[in-house]
Amino acid sequence: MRRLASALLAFGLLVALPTTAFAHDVLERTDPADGTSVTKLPESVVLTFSEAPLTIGAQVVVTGPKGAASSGAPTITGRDVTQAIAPDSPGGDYTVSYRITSDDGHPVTGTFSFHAAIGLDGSTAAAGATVHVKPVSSADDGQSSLLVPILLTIVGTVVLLGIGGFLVLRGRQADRA
Ligand SMILES: [Cu+2]
Repeated sequence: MRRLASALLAFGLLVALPTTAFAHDVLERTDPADGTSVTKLPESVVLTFSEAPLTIGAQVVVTGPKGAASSGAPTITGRDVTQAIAPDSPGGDYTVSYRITSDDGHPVTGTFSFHAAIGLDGSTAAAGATVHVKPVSSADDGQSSLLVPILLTIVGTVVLLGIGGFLVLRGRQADRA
């Protein structure tokens, strides 16, 4: 019985620890926000994640009316990933695709879009341009992938609590005997 308890305890620790210590870095917000219109195209876009992504392997691709509009590599400051936009970029529809390395080592990818009425080059968006609001893309990163670690953490915690209570009860019985 004691051996079974130790085995269960080890299993509980294995399941509970990694999932709580290393969670997926989820995109919390962007500037500009997905599906919004801004008057003037900003000089950079900012992606804020739930935790600080790793500095290696970050990619942010900004695409505008003239095609590629990123300027240089993205910079990571804490939870913020900032990507500069080329100064000759016109007004219009912009799409931002990102790929970062989560602090648990998993890649996190997605896309968001916004509309800028006036470009960094001073030009106004072509008539008839519309914002294409689309659901936040979920490459490997939907709610479902979050659910598994959460469930595992709950199971691990319940197992640990159960074993803790069992050991305490056994200890009391041993004291009485
Ligand atoms: Cu992950």
